[in-house]
Amino acid sequence: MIPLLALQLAFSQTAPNFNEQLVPMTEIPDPLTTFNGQTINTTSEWENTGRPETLDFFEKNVYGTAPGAPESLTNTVLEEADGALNGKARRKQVRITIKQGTKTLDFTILLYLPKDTPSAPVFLGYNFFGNHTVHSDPEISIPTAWSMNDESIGVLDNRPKAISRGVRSNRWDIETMLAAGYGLATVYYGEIDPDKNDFTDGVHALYNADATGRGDSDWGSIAAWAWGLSRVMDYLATDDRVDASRVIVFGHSRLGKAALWAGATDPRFAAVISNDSGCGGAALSKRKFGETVERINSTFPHWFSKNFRRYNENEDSLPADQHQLLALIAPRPVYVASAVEDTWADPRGEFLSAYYASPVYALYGKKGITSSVMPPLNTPVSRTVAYHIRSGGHDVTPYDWEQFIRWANEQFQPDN
Ligand code: GTR
Repeated sequence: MIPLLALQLAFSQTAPNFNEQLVPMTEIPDPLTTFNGQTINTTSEWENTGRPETLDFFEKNVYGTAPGAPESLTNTVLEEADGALNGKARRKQVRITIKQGTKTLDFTILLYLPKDTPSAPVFLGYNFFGNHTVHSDPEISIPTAWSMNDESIGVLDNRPKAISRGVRSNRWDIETMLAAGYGLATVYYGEIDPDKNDFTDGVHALYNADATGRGDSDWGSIAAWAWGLSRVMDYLATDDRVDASRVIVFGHSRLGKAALWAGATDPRFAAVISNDSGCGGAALSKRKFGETVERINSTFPHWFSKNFRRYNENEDSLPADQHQLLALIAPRPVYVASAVEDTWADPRGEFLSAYYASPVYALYGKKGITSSVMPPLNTPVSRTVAYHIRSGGHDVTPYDWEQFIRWANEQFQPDN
């Protein structure tokens, strides 16, 4: 009997919790109280004290510290066409070469822009399996970088495949974006850092003196992907056809975590969208609902800094939680989107994060989520801090894009 009980106890500690009744009653840190207990009353106190120490915490203890801009970044337009997508779009494929010392890394930006807009706002987001998966357009080039395998899209040997062309088009409502006057910039995330526990490849290899050993606060892959988004921004800022003051960084799931961190670290992003980003993204870690810090660090040891492991089964001791990541984006607009069946990502924890971040937005006179009661299904709360929970599971759907586009239009109104 005793060994069985011990086994059950041990199991109950690590088994994921999906029961709201079992969520621990922990206190969520007030983003307007500094780590040494000072109250923040003004935007300048936030910008001079609260924000820097919060950013420092996330950098050293969660995602790891990334380098600044590289020594050089050059671009080569590989291809451009004015009549793409049945004449609706201007397509551009641009190779970016990053140089650091003697090492280089290349990645390719796929850009679709509304054909007749001189300077268009743009959604920027990574894709999971290659630029060619976002649309069936036969002109999109296929990356050669390492890829996760996925039998359902014909990738079995860790190399992107032509057969996957357009397989993720359901997640990228490109025609709707274009019709609304927005462009899309997308990059295959594996070109920045392959999604595996290996620090000898991708962008890490350009910087790490000893690429195999990682210091406790060194950057993990999420920080690398976020850094890559900033490099895309470096390019977008030079493209006349892009309105660089209206680049909205978007990401789904692990790439939503990266989008949030990019928005927090790089103020050039005008707005941020997190879709189903879950643990280590928008969801509050202290709730320990669905995916936990221990679970994510064990399954994906390369995503976060090693320091983050100190909070494995120890979320109570986190001096800051993920709502403070959202607060770092203030006063720029942020949209947190959840899906009701995506319990692994803790929709309620994502919502509460938006709620608890909102006092920082209020300092700037911006309206966020002011009620701790979740809105009904498919009923967006569209403010500077926005939120929706839609029907269905872990995915990006036309419903999500419809909300993001409407919200972006509202945010870019002159009186907002
Ligand atoms: C899951 C992971 C989540 C989320 C997701 C995804 O396996 O546990 O944190 O990032 O992958 O990126 O699809």
